[in-house]
Amino acid sequence: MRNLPVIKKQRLEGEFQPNLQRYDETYASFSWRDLAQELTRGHADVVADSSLNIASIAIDQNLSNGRGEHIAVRWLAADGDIRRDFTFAQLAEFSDRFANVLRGLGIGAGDVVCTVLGRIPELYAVCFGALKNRSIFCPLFTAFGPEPLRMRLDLSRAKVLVTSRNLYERKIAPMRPSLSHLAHVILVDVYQEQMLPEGTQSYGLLMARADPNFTIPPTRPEDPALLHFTSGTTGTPKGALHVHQAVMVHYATAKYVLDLHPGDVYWCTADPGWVTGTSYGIIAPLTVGVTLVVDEAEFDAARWYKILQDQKVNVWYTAPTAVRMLMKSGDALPQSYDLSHLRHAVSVGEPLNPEAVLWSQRVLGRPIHDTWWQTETGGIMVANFPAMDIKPGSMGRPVPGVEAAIVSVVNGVLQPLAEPDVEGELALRVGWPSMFRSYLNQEERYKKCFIDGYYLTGDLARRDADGYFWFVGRADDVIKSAGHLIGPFEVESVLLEHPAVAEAAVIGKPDPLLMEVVKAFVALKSGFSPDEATRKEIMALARRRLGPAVAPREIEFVADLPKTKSGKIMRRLLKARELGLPEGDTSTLERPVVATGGSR
Ligand code: 6R9
Repeated sequence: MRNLPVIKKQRLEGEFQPNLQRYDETYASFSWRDLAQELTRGHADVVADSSLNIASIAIDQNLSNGRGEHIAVRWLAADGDIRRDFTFAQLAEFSDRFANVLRGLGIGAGDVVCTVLGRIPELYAVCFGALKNRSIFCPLFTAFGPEPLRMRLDLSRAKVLVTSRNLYERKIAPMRPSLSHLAHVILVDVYQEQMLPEGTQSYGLLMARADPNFTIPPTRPEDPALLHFTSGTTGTPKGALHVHQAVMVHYATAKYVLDLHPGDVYWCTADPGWVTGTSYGIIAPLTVGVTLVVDEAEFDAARWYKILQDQKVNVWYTAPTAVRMLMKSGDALPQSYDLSHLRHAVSVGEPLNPEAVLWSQRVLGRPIHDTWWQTETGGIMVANFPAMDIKPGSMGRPVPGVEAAIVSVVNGVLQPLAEPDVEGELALRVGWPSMFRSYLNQEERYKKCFIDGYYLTGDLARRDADGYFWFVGRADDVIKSAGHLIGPFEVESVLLEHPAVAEAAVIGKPDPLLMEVVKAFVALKSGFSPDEATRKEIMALARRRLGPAVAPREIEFVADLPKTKSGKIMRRLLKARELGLPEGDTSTLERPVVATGGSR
């Protein structure tokens, strides 16, 4: 381990004392029950018995707290200089209307409402409208191709899909007949009845006709609220289901980790198709009543610095890939912008290189604070807090109310590894409110994640003598590319659709910018030659079916794939070879693998 300088905790003058000032004391005295009291302003019985609705906390409570006219969402359009502000009162009305739209369509509690939407204002009305109606909000990634979308719409048994005309016609319409559960498709950008593609409805028309008032029915803290798909090593994607009381974690971490204060402007750069985009790009900031900046455009370094400057962003939640792209764009660029409003910068999704922390300290004047969590945890679990020294490269310490441990599982028994600096699996003691409550319709897979009262995260880590956690790697073969989790099995299944492909194995190949890129090893059927034309064909199929965010960047032809004697493809071995690392235990290997062509 390199010895990097510790960055001493921030000493902020004036009004901005961090919400969490003494970590150890807060951690020791914290209870979720007290937090619930605070969140519901003393009505914690509502948490115990009935009615705790995410939308009521994030939207409607701001009206009763006198923040109705406060800007909740400031939306920046991708094109031109268009900016639109939405107050909490407007969001309350729009979400009431959408809840009525759903009710009018016969959609009720527990029904799944999916979106395939970019960062646009309608997303907020749909999310909170669905939650008010006690339906389950399930956002999907716009860069997915038809196959990942079909799979997720099918697995979630979504009854409603809200999307744009273009996305619908390109990706959904051709497979619509196979989506037997999907009763309603609502398009956000078609305003006239006669312009609607067959079998779709207009968001604008439905909203205009809907009653602007909706009373949230009693919602139990354990009622399902959010569904996020994530990927494992094998099998279909897993739908991690979260309940309404997850909002307790959103609120607690908005306060302690993001350190949001009244009047703050906050910007989360995550895409709404992934868990960060919902937990922290929609819900968390609104539970503390701050203004959320939403930028529709894709990454652009100059645009991003301009947003930080012009919107006077105080707190910024982004991802290591984005930070590395900013670093790549040079140190001179940020110097032409006034970033003095930025008080706190935070990241998630992949390991944050120590260099990035030091770069940010030097160039932006603030260190980036790494946080760790997963789709399954629903909210931030381990973090670097503003009032804590940062050890660059460390994920920080557990959030108050979260018990994290390094463990090993031996013969099905959990063994805590209490000694410092010992590598093991990161585990969380069951009991935080935003823990996923199931993998939808995959009970066995869910059960496998738990042992002796702990949730096993699948990440390898260690804890140092000061209680800081350090990420080591993943225990499985799942790929993280540009912060997005990709299941190798999903990619391999599509590669196998090509008539020339006999076998395929997919790994994450290290990449300096995106952390990993998807690389496929492909064995061809006899009669097909491993040439450029075949490679291009397979690549095109993968991009068409999976979308650019998931398709392999590289295909290498091999004569055969390394397999265990029981026939399982050893992705781990392919990865070790790719990295030039020792191959580890190959005693179960069936026979060696031979490369037959170059890769690109
Ligand atoms: C929120 C989110 C979860 C996986 C997680 C781990 C990796 C996330 C990290 C990190 C190192 C960090 N990960 N944060 N690795 N340092 N600060 O990203 O959820 O898409 O489910 O990914 O991402 O491997 O297990 P999700």
